[in-house]
Amino acid sequence: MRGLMPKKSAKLASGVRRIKGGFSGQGKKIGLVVAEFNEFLTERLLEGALDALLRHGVAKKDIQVVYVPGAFEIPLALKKILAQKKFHAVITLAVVIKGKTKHFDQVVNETAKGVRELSQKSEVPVILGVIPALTEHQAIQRVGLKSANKGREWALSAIEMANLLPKLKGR
Ligand code: INI
Repeated sequence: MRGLMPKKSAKLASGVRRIKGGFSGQGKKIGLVVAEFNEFLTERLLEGALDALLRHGVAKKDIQVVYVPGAFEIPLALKKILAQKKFHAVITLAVVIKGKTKHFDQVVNETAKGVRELSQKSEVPVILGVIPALTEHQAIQRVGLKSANKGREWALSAIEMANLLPKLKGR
């Protein structure tokens, strides 16, 4: 669980400089790229993510949502969004279901690869919010309400990374 540190490591880490991002979203500009494929699931992820962003202090005016047809289109849209240099972090949201596609591995792997490359190149944190699921049932379990909604978790990761990166600038 987030924020919990076993007693032993807490002892070992005392006196050691630890750098954490933290979860205040105030002043942070966050972009989201959402796949329309499996929309009934990706919209649930989006709801969870938006709720978590707002609860953690991100202003509505600082959030932008861009829709793409499917997960595979995420990297191209992401490239253009990152080129705008407007956001402290971007969250990508998609659900890819194995039962529905023969090129499941290709879609999942290419999307993840594109996201990783663009994030590293731009030095802007991009959260890989892609759910690869074997069945629709499995996917539904990950877009539930409250803690079972992965969108919430990814929103927190975005805020944490947006706060962390400025702290990692070289001297
Ligand atoms: N895209 C998804 O986001 N999820 C899926 O489950 C999916 N399936 O099943 O095929 C999917 N395919 C579309 C793909 O992302 C592209 O939009 C398409 O190949 C056109 O480039």
